[in-house]
Amino acid sequence: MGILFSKMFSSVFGNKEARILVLGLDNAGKTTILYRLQMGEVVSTIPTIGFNVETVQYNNIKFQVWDLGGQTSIRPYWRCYFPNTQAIIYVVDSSDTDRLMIAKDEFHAILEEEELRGAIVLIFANKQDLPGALDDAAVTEALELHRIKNRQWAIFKTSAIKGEGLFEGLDW
Ligand code: G3D
Ligand code: MG
Repeated sequence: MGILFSKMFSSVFGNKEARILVLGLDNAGKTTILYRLQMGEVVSTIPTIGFNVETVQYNNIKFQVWDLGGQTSIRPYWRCYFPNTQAIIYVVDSSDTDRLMIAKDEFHAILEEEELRGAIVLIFANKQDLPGALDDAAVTEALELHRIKNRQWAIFKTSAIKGEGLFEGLDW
């Protein structure tokens, strides 16, 4: 990652420990994004309680990634990762129109978490390189982003495979 970027992050977050959660359904492209950003070594936890969390520590910021959806029994454990979360990056497979409803429901459920109240939200409408991918306006509609109240949010079109749109989004 560039020096400019690193300066930007430290100016935004100072020296405080901060967290950015990268969330979305499985296959959305989250892990690919994490590697694309090249912020450091991606460490995977062994899923003792049923879900795997990938972490990249970048200066004082922890980027943490896991898949939403699926088993409801493990969800209470997600809360361990909520404190000090400054931002949520929500990744959607824009070509997976069959599961956009589920992606929408999971998204709004996460935003209802009390400890994530202060987190800003960046949405990546990913896989824009695939034919049939919905654009940012269509994903905005499908995820019902107009329902977001009292928090900053933005959506960007990305292709994690091609490395497009990611830094524009983070810049925001
Ligand atoms: P996840 O971590 O959200 O579960 P992954 O998703 O990062 O593992 O990505 C799932 C699959 O989607 C991978 O394909 C990955 O290469 C692909 N992918 C991620 N981002 C993009 C994108 O922007 N465009 C396209 N075309 N594919 C993408 P495989 O085949 O390895 O399972
Ligand atoms: Mg993954």
